[in-house]
Amino acid sequence: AIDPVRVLVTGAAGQIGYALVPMIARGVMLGPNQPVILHMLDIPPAAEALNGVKMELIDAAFPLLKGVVATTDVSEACTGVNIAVMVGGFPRKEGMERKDVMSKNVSIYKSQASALEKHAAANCKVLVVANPANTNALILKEFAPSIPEKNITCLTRLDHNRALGQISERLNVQVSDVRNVIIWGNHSSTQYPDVSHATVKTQDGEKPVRELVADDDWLRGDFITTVQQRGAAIIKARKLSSALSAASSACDHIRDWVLGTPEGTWVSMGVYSDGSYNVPAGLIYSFPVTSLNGEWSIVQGLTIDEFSRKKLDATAEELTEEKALAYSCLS
Ligand code: NAX
Repeated sequence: AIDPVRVLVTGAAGQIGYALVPMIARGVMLGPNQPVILHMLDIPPAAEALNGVKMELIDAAFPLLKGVVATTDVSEACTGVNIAVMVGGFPRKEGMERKDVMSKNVSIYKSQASALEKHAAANCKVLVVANPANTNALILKEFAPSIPEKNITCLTRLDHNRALGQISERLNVQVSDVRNVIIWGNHSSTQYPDVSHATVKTQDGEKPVRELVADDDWLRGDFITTVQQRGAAIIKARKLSSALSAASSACDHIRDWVLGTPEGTWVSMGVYSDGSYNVPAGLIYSFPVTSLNGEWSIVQGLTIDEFSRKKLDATAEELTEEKALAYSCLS
């Protein structure tokens, strides 16, 4: 029998949590043969709702689900976890100062980092979903020094998948035939969705998206803003923010990281910058990555034209400011 993997989901009583936990329990994240034990954390006001989610998980009788821990105790939630998906956070409310929201999340991520540091399994892999995702991940990294920095990432796969979706709609091709878009930078409206190296599988082989679309104004204009603003468009339509797509992308992120990216395909992940592509080191920044044997690496050697350079720098600048703001909340 295969040992179960313990997967933590924080904010599990929320919208994304409700979409995500059944996916994990069905094997969407770790494969159809991998048993899992779910650890679900939320805060005391959500304890009753969290218990309701636990009841539903039991009622769904998932064959792969070997146990459920539902708790408001951070230490208990983090104990022995192999994978941590951090969805819980303090949301931005109307009229709130950016600094106040940052300060709330910095204190949450500082304390949850310490709990993971003390109680998680060795080599625990962490995915931060809650916004500001990149900076929350950076704070988590700072306060969990024994977790290897390569194990701390944030979610930009939703933006990546949105970019694939927009290209597939525009060209009327299957989304599974589109690959190698890139999301650079912050999971915010300064992110840069880049199709410079993206291709589509056609009957005549692999073709560059730039050649097939042949409308550079769209690629450099509406395409980019549509991907950047997609979250807001979902809120407008649903009166709630993206949940099923966010949950599905979180599964894609972990699956590709743990089980590997397909040959010739890269994905976007927010990872600790080593200075590749002249992005300042020490930021959590979204790069194109491939993964093998549970270790990601940044795709090297892609050409960056002048248009792209400016966009990479602008989103890096925003992340540098966010980092300074986050640090000012610590002192
Ligand atoms: P919800 O408000 O529905 O759920 C959040 C849950 O977190 C709530 O149940 C809340 O009680 C819980 N929570 C708050 N503080 C906590 C703490 N200290 N410890 C544990 N749990 C805590 O939000 P939802 O729509 O599920 O979104 C969750 C987060 O994902 C938000 O920060 C949101 O901005 C972010 N998103 C990030 C995306 C990404 O691509 N990186 C896309 C989707 C989403 O907008």
